[in-house]
Amino acid sequence: MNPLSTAPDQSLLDALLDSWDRSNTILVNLLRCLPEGGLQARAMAGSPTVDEMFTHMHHERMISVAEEAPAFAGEVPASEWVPDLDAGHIETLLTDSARIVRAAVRSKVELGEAMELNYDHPILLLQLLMFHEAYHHGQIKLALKAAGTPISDDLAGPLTWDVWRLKH
Ligand code: NI
Repeated sequence: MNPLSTAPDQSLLDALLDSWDRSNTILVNLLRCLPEGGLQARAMAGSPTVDEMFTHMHHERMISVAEEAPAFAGEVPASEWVPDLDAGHIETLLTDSARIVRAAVRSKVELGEAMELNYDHPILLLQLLMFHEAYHHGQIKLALKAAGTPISDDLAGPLTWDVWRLKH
Protein backbone atom coordinates (compact mmCIF):
# COMPACT_ATOMS: atom_id res chain seq x y z
CA MET A 1 0.00 0.00 0.00
CA ASN A 2 1.24 3.44 -0.77
CA PRO A 3 1.68 5.02 2.69
CA LEU A 4 0.70 8.35 1.21
CA SER A 5 -2.62 7.07 -0.09
CA THR A 6 -4.37 7.44 3.25
CA ALA A 7 -5.48 10.80 4.57
CA PRO A 8 -2.97 12.17 7.06
CA ASP A 9 -3.93 11.90 10.69
CA GLN A 10 -3.51 15.50 11.77
CA SER A 11 -2.95 14.82 15.45
CA LEU A 12 -0.32 12.21 14.64
CA LEU A 13 1.40 14.64 12.28
CA ASP A 14 1.30 17.33 14.95
CA ALA A 15 2.87 14.96 17.48
CA LEU A 16 5.63 14.03 15.03
CA LEU A 17 6.37 17.67 14.26
CA ASP A 18 6.33 18.38 18.00
CA SER A 19 8.96 15.67 18.45
CA TRP A 20 11.10 17.43 15.86
CA ASP A 21 10.67 20.75 17.66
CA ARG A 22 11.67 19.13 20.95
CA SER A 23 14.68 17.51 19.37
CA ASN A 24 15.86 20.87 18.06
CA THR A 25 15.22 22.51 21.45
CA ILE A 26 17.43 19.85 23.05
CA LEU A 27 20.19 20.49 20.50
CA VAL A 28 20.04 24.25 21.06
CA ASN A 29 20.01 23.68 24.83
CA LEU A 30 23.22 21.70 24.45
CA LEU A 31 24.77 24.54 22.47
CA ARG A 32 23.72 27.06 25.10
CA CYS A 33 25.12 25.12 28.05
CA LEU A 34 28.56 24.49 26.56
CA PRO A 35 31.40 25.30 28.95
CA GLU A 36 34.00 27.93 28.10
CA GLY A 37 35.98 26.72 25.08
CA GLY A 38 33.50 23.90 24.48
CA LEU A 39 33.07 24.66 20.79
CA GLN A 40 36.70 23.74 20.24
CA ALA A 41 36.60 20.41 22.07
CA ARG A 42 37.09 17.16 20.14
CA ALA A 43 36.75 13.53 21.24
CA MET A 44 40.20 12.56 19.97
CA ALA A 45 42.85 13.68 17.52
CA GLY A 46 41.37 13.75 14.03
CA SER A 47 37.79 13.98 15.28
CA PRO A 48 35.71 17.01 14.41
CA THR A 49 35.39 19.80 16.93
CA VAL A 50 32.08 20.57 18.59
CA ASP A 51 31.44 23.64 16.45
CA GLU A 52 32.13 21.60 13.30
CA MET A 53 29.60 19.00 14.42
CA PHE A 54 26.97 21.66 14.93
CA THR A 55 27.51 23.19 11.49
CA HIS A 56 27.59 19.69 9.98
CA MET A 57 24.12 19.02 11.45
CA HIS A 58 22.84 22.27 9.99
CA HIS A 59 24.34 21.34 6.62
CA GLU A 60 22.73 17.90 6.72
CA ARG A 61 19.31 19.44 7.30
CA MET A 62 19.70 21.96 4.48
CA ILE A 63 21.11 19.54 1.90
CA SER A 64 18.36 17.04 2.78
CA VAL A 65 15.60 19.55 2.10
CA ALA A 66 17.33 20.78 -1.06
CA GLU A 67 17.52 17.22 -2.38
CA GLU A 68 14.21 15.86 -1.12
CA ALA A 69 11.86 18.84 -1.21
CA PRO A 70 13.54 21.55 -3.31
CA ALA A 71 10.49 23.82 -3.29
CA PHE A 72 11.14 24.41 0.41
CA ALA A 73 14.93 24.65 0.26
CA GLY A 74 16.92 27.46 1.79
CA GLU A 75 20.55 28.28 1.22
CA VAL A 76 22.70 25.17 1.48
CA PRO A 77 26.08 25.99 3.08
CA ALA A 78 28.94 25.74 0.59
CA SER A 79 30.73 23.23 2.77
CA GLU A 80 30.22 20.99 5.77
CA TRP A 81 32.03 20.90 9.10
CA VAL A 82 32.58 24.66 8.96
CA PRO A 83 34.41 26.08 11.97
CA ASP A 84 32.23 28.67 13.69
CA LEU A 85 33.05 29.88 17.17
CA ASP A 86 30.00 32.15 17.37
CA ALA A 87 27.44 30.12 19.33
CA GLY A 88 24.77 32.75 18.70
CA HIS A 89 25.28 32.37 14.97
CA ILE A 90 25.11 28.58 15.17
CA GLU A 91 21.86 28.90 17.11
CA THR A 92 20.42 31.10 14.36
CA LEU A 93 21.43 28.51 11.75
CA LEU A 94 19.83 25.67 13.71
CA THR A 95 16.64 27.63 14.32
CA ASP A 96 16.34 28.41 10.62
CA SER A 97 17.09 24.89 9.40
CA ALA A 98 14.71 23.34 11.94
CA ARG A 99 11.95 25.56 10.62
CA ILE A 100 12.77 24.70 7.00
CA VAL A 101 12.79 20.94 7.66
CA ARG A 102 9.51 21.23 9.56
CA ALA A 103 7.80 23.15 6.77
CA ALA A 104 9.06 20.76 4.10
CA VAL A 105 7.95 17.61 5.91
CA ARG A 106 4.63 19.07 6.96
CA SER A 107 3.78 20.17 3.44
CA LYS A 108 4.87 16.91 1.84
CA VAL A 109 2.69 14.96 4.24
CA GLU A 110 -0.32 17.25 3.94
CA LEU A 111 -0.07 17.32 0.16
CA GLY A 112 0.42 13.56 0.04
CA GLU A 113 3.64 13.95 -1.92
CA ALA A 114 6.66 11.69 -1.79
CA MET A 115 10.18 12.94 -1.25
CA GLU A 116 12.24 13.40 -4.42
CA LEU A 117 15.03 10.88 -3.84
CA ASN A 118 14.82 8.67 -0.78
CA TYR A 119 12.42 7.58 1.94
CA ASP A 120 9.21 5.55 1.84
CA HIS A 121 7.43 8.39 3.62
CA PRO A 122 8.36 12.07 4.30
CA ILE A 123 8.25 11.41 8.06
CA LEU A 124 11.32 9.20 7.67
CA LEU A 125 13.40 12.31 6.96
CA LEU A 126 12.46 13.63 10.40
CA GLN A 127 13.35 10.31 11.97
CA LEU A 128 16.69 10.17 10.16
CA LEU A 129 17.62 13.68 11.21
CA MET A 130 16.68 13.05 14.85
CA PHE A 131 18.76 9.86 14.83
CA HIS A 132 21.65 11.73 13.19
CA GLU A 133 21.52 14.57 15.70
CA ALA A 134 21.23 12.29 18.73
CA TYR A 135 24.32 10.48 17.44
CA HIS A 136 26.27 13.74 17.29
CA HIS A 137 24.78 14.87 20.62
CA GLY A 138 26.51 11.88 22.21
CA GLN A 139 29.73 12.67 20.37
CA ILE A 140 29.63 16.26 21.61
CA LYS A 141 29.16 15.08 25.20
CA LEU A 142 32.11 12.72 24.73
CA ALA A 143 34.27 15.49 23.25
CA LEU A 144 33.55 17.70 26.26
CA LYS A 145 34.46 14.86 28.59
CA ALA A 146 37.70 14.24 26.71
CA ALA A 147 38.52 17.94 26.97
CA GLY A 148 38.10 17.76 30.73
CA THR A 149 34.97 19.90 30.72
CA PRO A 150 32.09 17.43 30.97
CA ILE A 151 28.48 18.55 31.29
CA SER A 152 27.07 17.13 34.50
CA ASP A 153 23.95 14.98 34.51
CA ASP A 154 22.34 17.52 36.82
CA LEU A 155 22.75 20.17 34.14
CA ALA A 156 21.99 17.96 31.15
CA GLY A 157 18.88 16.25 32.55
CA PRO A 158 16.50 19.22 32.60
CA LEU A 159 17.86 20.45 29.25
CA THR A 160 17.50 17.08 27.56
CA TRP A 161 15.25 14.34 28.94
CA ASP A 162 12.83 16.68 30.65
CA VAL A 163 12.14 18.35 27.29
CA TRP A 164 10.80 15.05 25.95
CA ARG A 165 8.66 14.43 29.03
CA LEU A 166 7.20 17.93 29.35
CA LYS A 167 3.40 18.01 29.12
CA HIS A 168 2.06 21.23 27.63
NI1 NI B 1 26.96 13.18 10.81
